[in-house]
Amino acid sequence: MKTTAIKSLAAIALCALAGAIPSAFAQDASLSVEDPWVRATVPSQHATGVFMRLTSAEPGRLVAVESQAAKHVEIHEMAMQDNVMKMRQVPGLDLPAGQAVELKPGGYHVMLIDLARQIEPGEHVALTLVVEDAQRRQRRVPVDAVARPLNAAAAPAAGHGH
Ligand SMILES: [Cu+2]
Repeated sequence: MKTTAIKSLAAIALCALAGAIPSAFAQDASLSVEDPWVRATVPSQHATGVFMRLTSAEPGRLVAVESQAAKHVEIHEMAMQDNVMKMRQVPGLDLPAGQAVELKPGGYHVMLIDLARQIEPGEHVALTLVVEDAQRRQRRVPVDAVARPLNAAAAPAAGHGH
């Protein structure tokens, strides 16, 4: 007696679905992502920050960020520790309903660590935000961050002359 395995149907169905996925420019209805940018790097630099303003229509939480631009992508915060500004990884970032959450230099940011290559001003870096709703359902929001020069919106160090 012969047995015949039919395995190809599932694969065919997946291919058909992949072709139907909308473009990366599709917007997420309940999360507004404003002004996403990444700080450009110099050749020897292995990490940089990504900044943006997030406003979620419903209570949510940013739980992860993904990007092909770096081996590791973390959510960081800057905080004073023993009178020194330090950054550290946080497990997620709460997004209260209707309230803008700023990721900016000196505050929360997305950290790209072990960059695949240098990021020059004007380049675009694709990221995917993984956002969880109150029911802990996850969805993925594509973001296109433009690279700005190294000194963009830096701390006003020039004003600290002696
Ligand atoms: Cu950082």
